[in-house]
Amino acid sequence: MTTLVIIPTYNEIDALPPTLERLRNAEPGAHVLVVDDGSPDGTGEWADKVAKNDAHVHVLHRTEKGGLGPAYLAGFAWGLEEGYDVLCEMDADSSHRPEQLGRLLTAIERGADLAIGSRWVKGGAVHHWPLNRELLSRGANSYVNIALGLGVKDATAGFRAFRSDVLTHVLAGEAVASQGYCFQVDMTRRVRAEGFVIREVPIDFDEREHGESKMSSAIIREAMVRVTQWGLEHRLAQARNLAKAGVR
Ligand SMILES: Nc1nc2c(ncn2[C@@H]2O[C@H](COP(=O)(O)OP(=O)(O)OP(=O)(O)O)[C@@H](O)[C@H]2O)c(=O)[nH]1
Ligand SMILES: [Mg+2]
Repeated sequence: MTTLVIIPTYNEIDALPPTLERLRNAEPGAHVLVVDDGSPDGTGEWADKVAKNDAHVHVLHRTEKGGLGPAYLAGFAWGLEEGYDVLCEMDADSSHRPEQLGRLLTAIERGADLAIGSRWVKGGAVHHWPLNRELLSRGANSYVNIALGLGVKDATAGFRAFRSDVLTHVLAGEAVASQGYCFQVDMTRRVRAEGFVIREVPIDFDEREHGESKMSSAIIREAMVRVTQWGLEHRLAQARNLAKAGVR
């Protein structure tokens, strides 16, 4: 199984080095793609230097900060073109422990199409997170479940592994427009809608130690609007199906 771990970065000059080192030690066989959106702090140039000396590390440069979704889509396109079997998502700030990536890869080996590193299943945890962040994440996931009924406890999680063929299939549909963190919910609902197998595995989520969060009110607003819209579409489709069944 060839694996690519995609790490989107924007101004992560202090956070990326320890994350990358831990990842290379934990999963020496995996390749890494840093997708940098022209970070003014030089994250992209730093990654270039590492890539020069390490054939497992690659860098994709985008010119300006375009959001998490477009960065991942560019990374997926690169990884699919290169022919990796599994494409993973991971944050640069070590909030996702590189040492736990193996849990996701094991879930894929055991038949999952999408493995999600989950904070909110039994055995999962968050460490040193302020109460407001925990409430935001728990609240967002409750809302997603009420609106979309995905049956996934951590649909906003950004620590994931996808089987490449599943990703190809899902991305062939309607274009993914989500920019911020609702990108994760969007991908989850698409995988679910196609009937693929989603497994959540417990992980420990650590508060970032270096750099700054990119979470913003615009990102939260986008998520609220989109999830509500998808929810209405979902319920409408359910009602139509019920009506059809009634007619028969
Ligand atoms: N390329 C790119 N990466 C981004 C962008 N926005 C966020 N990221 C990266 O996406 C990952 C997650 O962003 P974070 O700021 O850590 O968001 P978060 O984990 O929800 O927030 P914190 O827990 O507060 O850190 C990090 O690796 C960021 O550098 C963007 O616009 N472009
Ligand atoms: Mg983070």
